Amino acid sequence: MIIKNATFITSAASPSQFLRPEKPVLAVVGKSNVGKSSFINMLAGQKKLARTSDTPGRTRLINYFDFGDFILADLPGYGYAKVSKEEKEKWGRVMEKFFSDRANVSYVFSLVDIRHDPTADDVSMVNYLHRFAYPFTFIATKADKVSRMAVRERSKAIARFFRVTDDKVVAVSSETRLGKEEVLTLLDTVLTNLSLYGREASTDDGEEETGE
Ligand SMILES: Nc1nc2c(ncn2[C@@H]2O[C@H](COP(=O)(O)OP(=O)(O)O)[C@@H](O)[C@H]2O)c(=O)[nH]1
Ligand SMILES: [Mg+2]
Repeated sequence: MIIKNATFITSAASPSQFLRPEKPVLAVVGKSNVGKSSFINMLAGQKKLARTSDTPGRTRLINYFDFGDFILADLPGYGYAKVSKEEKEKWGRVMEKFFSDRANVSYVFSLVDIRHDPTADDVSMVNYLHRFAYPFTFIATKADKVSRMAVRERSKAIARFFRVTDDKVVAVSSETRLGKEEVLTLLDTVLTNLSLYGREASTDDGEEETGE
């Protein structure tokens, strides 16, 4: 897959603003500061398509980006301690609505920091994706922060943690672009599977249908 000219489409603050386009929507989820926006920029080959931040917990919107054959949705990060209880509850309600309807999203990239064991919030998110039977791949971010040996070891540890096969975890670095080609290849497979099996495929075996 070659990506050229990815563009920002719009932001959604509430369910009435969710896009329901003809193209498949692939969502990028993960805790605040894990590297969601940087991951999107890496795929786009642009530095500032999605706004990145050193201050976690800033993005409270779903930001949509047009990647040609598909749309990427940059979701608000979870697990930021300083967010008020009310805001967390609102976030939960918006996410529930987003994921409860396949017209909103077809595939999920679940981002976790390669350096750390997944958090309770990561586990909740993944359980949630299982509940709705979304096909997804784990993206282990910030791979430049550990040694090359550790990239392999940590990726395997994350796969073990979530009880998925090793190929379901792709290590990336938005600094060195490690993993970019692997994700682009995966995108080809994902899009082929989505068009073969349909975006509203039955939810009982959705996970097996893509990513292989
Ligand atoms: N070293 C390194 N830093 C990264 C990487 N990805 C993101 N960051 C940094 O982590 C911080 C949060 O990144 P951002 O993409 O805004 O995270 P988001 O909150 O999940 O969207 C920023 O300071 C980024 O520069 C990476 O692959 N390597
Ligand atoms: Mg972000």
